[in-house]
Amino acid sequence: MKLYWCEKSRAFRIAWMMEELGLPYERIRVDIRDNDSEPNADFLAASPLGKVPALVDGETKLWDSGAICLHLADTYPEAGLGVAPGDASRGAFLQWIMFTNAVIEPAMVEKFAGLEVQPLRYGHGSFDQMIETLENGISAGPWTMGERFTSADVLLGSSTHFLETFGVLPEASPLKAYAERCRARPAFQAAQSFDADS
Ligand SMILES: N[C@@H](CCC(=O)N[C@@H](CS)C(=O)NCC(=O)O)C(=O)O
Repeated sequence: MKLYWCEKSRAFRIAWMMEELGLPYERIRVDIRDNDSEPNADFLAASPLGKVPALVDGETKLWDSGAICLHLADTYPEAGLGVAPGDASRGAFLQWIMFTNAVIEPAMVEKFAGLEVQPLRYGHGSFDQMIETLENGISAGPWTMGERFTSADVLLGSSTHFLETFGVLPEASPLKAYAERCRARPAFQAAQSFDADS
């Protein structure tokens, strides 16, 4: 597998996911901050918008961290990072896989751009509703799907870590302990160390 990646970007999510998966992969750095560099044709074939992360897995090419996490969890079930179709909790798993890009990301735009709070108009509801829903989602814990860590935690854990880093998590939020559990995972730390080394 080839992972198109750049340090200090959303590609961290898939670097962490690959480390959790434990399968061999090649990490190819794309400097998204260098506007003068030649576009890499193989990268653009996997990621038409030119965004990282993107993954090439045999004949499969895809971008978007949510889609990549679902692809990897489904394609490599032996890693135990997914919930199989037919399992009663597959619905909850899919909903949480989508939550980062469908709800958390637009809610962060609302927060950081200071947009008017309009829960009925916005698909994500509001920033506060997003936080409350996420807190309820991890309340049984320790992970989103209960006792078992899954690729949904890679997405939600990365976002929670980011929200905390940017100082927008409420002080008493249980999400702080969740972020701490995520950061304690060796795979998170491995992805963080090559992020820092770049
Ligand atoms: N929804 C995408 C977002 C990816 C994304 O926004 N990547 C940014 C870096 S954090 C990027 O590659 N930006 C470079 C560009 O747009 O040229 C995902 O989750 O994978």
